Amino acid sequence: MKRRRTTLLAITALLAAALTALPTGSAQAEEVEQVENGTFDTTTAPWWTTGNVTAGLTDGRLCADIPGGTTNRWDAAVGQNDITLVKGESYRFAFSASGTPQGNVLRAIVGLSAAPYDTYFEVSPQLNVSGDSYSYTFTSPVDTTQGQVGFQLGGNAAPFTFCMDDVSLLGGVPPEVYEPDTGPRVRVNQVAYLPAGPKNATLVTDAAAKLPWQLKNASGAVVAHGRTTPRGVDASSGQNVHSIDFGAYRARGTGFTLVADGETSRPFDIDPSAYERLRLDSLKYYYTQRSGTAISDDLRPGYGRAAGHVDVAPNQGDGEVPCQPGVCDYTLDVTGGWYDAGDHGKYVVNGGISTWEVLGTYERSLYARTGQSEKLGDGSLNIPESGNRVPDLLDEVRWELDFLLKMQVPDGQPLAGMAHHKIHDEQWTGLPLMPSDDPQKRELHPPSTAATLNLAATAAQAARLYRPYDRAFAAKALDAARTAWAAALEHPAIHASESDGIGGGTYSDNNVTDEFYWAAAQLYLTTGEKAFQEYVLDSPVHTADIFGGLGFDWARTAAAGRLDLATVPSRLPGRDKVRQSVIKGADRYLATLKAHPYGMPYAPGDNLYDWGSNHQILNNAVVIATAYDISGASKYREGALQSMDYLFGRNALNISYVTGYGEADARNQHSRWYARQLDPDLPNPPRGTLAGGPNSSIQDPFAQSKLQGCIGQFCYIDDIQSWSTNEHTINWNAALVRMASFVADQT
Ligand code: 9MR
Repeated sequence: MKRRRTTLLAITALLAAALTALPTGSAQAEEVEQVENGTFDTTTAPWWTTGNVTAGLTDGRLCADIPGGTTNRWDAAVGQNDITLVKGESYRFAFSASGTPQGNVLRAIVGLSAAPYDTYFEVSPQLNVSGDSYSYTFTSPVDTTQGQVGFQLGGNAAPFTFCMDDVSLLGGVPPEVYEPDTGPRVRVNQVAYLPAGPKNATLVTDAAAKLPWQLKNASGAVVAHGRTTPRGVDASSGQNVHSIDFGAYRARGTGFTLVADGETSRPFDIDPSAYERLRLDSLKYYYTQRSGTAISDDLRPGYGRAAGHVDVAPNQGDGEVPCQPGVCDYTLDVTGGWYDAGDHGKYVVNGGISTWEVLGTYERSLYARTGQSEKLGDGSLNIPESGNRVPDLLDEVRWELDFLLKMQVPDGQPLAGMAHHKIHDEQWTGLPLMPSDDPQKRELHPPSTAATLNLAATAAQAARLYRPYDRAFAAKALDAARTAWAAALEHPAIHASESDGIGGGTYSDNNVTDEFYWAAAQLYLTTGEKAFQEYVLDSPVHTADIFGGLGFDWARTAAAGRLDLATVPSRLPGRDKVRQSVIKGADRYLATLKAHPYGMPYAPGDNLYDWGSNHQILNNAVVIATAYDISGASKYREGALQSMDYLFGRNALNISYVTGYGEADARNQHSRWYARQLDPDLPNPPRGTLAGGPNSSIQDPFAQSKLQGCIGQFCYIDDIQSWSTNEHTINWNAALVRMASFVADQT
């Protein structure tokens, strides 16, 4: 088939550049085709294939027989090398492709043809028999003459026929201008405000002076009105905004809207019930993340799936996992646990903070003035263990704890008592891929001090919380925690490598003074022993100012010690000062929230939104909420409640970042098994799944192709390919669990 006329493309590009008035548009170089013979009119040269693929010409297309049963996408491929790429230049990568029979997955890449085979752009569409045309724009991150355009077709179960045509890599195109659909300019919490809680919204407008607003009920009657407060240009979005406070209105109802400047907001409720649902949905998320067990479709309609990473082909199983070559000469049974995120990896470091925060939600319910532990009790989560008289939250976390304990280096081995940092696939896999279909070899990565302390901290915390229900497990956990603590003291600086990021994330962290503090705090709270008390009191972290702008996360864990020392009963000398330090931290977050026209406790330095910013906002809210638990002062309760509005739609993108909540919600989170965007037979993530959120560094090529130059809140896209802005993870949902439970308790 003949290539579409390039003049048409050039005209479209020119039009686009003119319409969007790109500042750099005038400097665009001429558009130049980088692919040779993408139209297959008379030959398939110079395209190559892997040895197991035979390609030929069929009706002016390249068609190839692809074998089934290979492991990796690149095990069967067609490609072209010697492609020149220029750093900073934008390319339009386009092709048409079909696959017969239906349903096989293609991984199309532009990358490096030589080691380390970096990928600069990739997409993984599912192929149709009738064929589809695909077109993407991305910007090259490098200068190279060794580029490659590759069509990877391995990893599919049965043989199939692949055809492609009109392959083009056009250089010098204008960078794509992506315009998100942000809906009405009145931004509200699309889910719900509490009747007896703060109610704030943000209006995007050019107006400088105050504007009238109206609150309307479901039948359109005006039930409250007032005037906006102009706030100037908001740094986190670059927008001129006003804020609206309608907190004086306290009647319950559904289907309210807020009207201002000729715009009507998305509808919302004034009702607490959504938070009672969210308390459970955010926790139910963990059952469907379980590895090593079948997920019951009866318990989670639409989400049933076969057990992942057990000894059933093509899985290699997590029952006898070896180390990476040269790391150890034993194998471990590391079945179970939760998958970390949208990948199939299991990481002790991130598993630790997730476990702490979910268990902390339970522990808070025991001690906080508004805590309602019965809401997390047996039967609350509809999991296989429901009905065993153990609170369901504890049953769910036990699934992860048992895995964390299995990651400990056994007695008699070098580094006994330490914990392996992580276990995951040898190579990254494509999307979609059910856990039970992952053919990759699984490997244990070297033990690290950080992982060992994550184990010590969470096993110690578990020892006190599970004691009323399972004394033997509590004793085992405490024993493991003590062993881990001793091993970490003996090996205080074994850090995971920053470059060990093939097949799984690195989670590397070279500063573990905070992990030592966290583990000592948990061991102290459980045992009351002098040695741990002394370690806590002597640690520089104990008195350090730890509540900074970014907030706590898997790498910055001091708060996981400090918040518990402030709230879990103990005889710690100076405990009042610890409580005061939390209040001081909360005051700072509250000041940030008050100054922020979008009303959130997050304003990172240089407006650089971090990876998983949504959970950092939640974690800052946790500090504010804890200040309320400590002091009972209503300003902290109000601040914690108001922080939720941002996540549910009071934001520059007018999106709710929690699946199934709000009129316009995130639902295409990066995941190998909730991959509905790639395969209509698969589900979206379950209700109550949090998306990572704006990330200024936009590490993934898809986000780079859409969001180059984005400002703060705009560095997000609800697309499954955007793993750096739109993944879901067990640690991010843990922050949602903790805040959802706090809010539900305020009703
Ligand atoms: O959330 C993590 C981020 O803070 C790190 O910088 C990054 C690199 O280690 O990893 C992120 O976590 C990912 C992990 O490595 C692998 N599973 C998915 C996680 C979320 O993207």
